[in-house]
Amino acid sequence: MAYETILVSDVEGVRTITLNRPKELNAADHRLTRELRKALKETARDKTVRCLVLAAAGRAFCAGQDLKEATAGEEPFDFSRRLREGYNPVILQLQSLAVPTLASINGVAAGAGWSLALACDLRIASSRARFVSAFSSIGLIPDSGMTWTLPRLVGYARALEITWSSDAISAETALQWGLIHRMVEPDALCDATAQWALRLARGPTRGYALAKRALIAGLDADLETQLEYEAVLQGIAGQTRDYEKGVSAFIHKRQPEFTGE
Ligand code: LHQ
Repeated sequence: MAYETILVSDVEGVRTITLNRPKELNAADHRLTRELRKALKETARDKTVRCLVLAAAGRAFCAGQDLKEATAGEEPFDFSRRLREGYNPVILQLQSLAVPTLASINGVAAGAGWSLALACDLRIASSRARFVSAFSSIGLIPDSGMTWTLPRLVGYARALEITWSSDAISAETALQWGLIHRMVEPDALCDATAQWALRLARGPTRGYALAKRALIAGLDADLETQLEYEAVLQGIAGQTRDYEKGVSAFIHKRQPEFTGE
């Protein structure tokens, strides 16, 4: 499938979707969110994919909604519709993908562009990256999941300050605050992303997905409910081929070769 605003490539079970409107700092127009939805749908169906990387071309990760598009039409821009039909499905697709998702953040991530990175499971960033909520600079509220992800990552107080101030947060601060998992030198980002993604792709990816479900459920559950949910999910994990392989490799003192089954 040929796309105009994204690139899609596969290497050893790692699918990379690259946002590709570098002149516009990968700002998301209708076409980009439409293409992302399609590419994510294909990714979810493709059993050969064991890890998804979301990357970006040029000097930026994503500057959020394309504001030129948002202000170009004669009719008032329908914000709610744009979110319901464009961004929200993408965020839900990312969140529900059954394989690990890794955002590789090369430069500035602003507005819904930052929300996209936050919707991934893991984030690795160049030391040159910066994070700008941007919404409040133009009188908007955070969207595309940011009001859900941000307080869960940094707590309510910090989330509120970030969204009201719109000040840029450096990669170093983002690392300290737990907004990104790893920071590397700009030249090392591609290799470090590929290495991490390959490692994830070779892991027990069904178990990873079950563990993620448990952790997310645990954010809103009482202990008793959560213990029971763990018991249910462990029942499923314990019947996977990866468990068989993992435990057999342990007994025989060799490295397991997981297949995600
Ligand atoms: C852009 C953009 C952009 C178009 C840079 N659009 N061209 C969702 C759905 C529904 C409705 C509304 O909102 C949302 C969610 C949102 O995402 S709202 C937030 C939208 N994003 C922003 O407000 C960020 C706007 N951009 C910026 O603040 C800066 O450009 C950042 C901080 C991202 C980068 O700053 P610089 O590195 O100094 O770059 P720059 O400002 O010089 O931009 C370079 C070019 O990119 C420039 O074009 P030009 O033709 O002059 O070279 C910008 O116009 C263009 N660009 N962001 N969102």
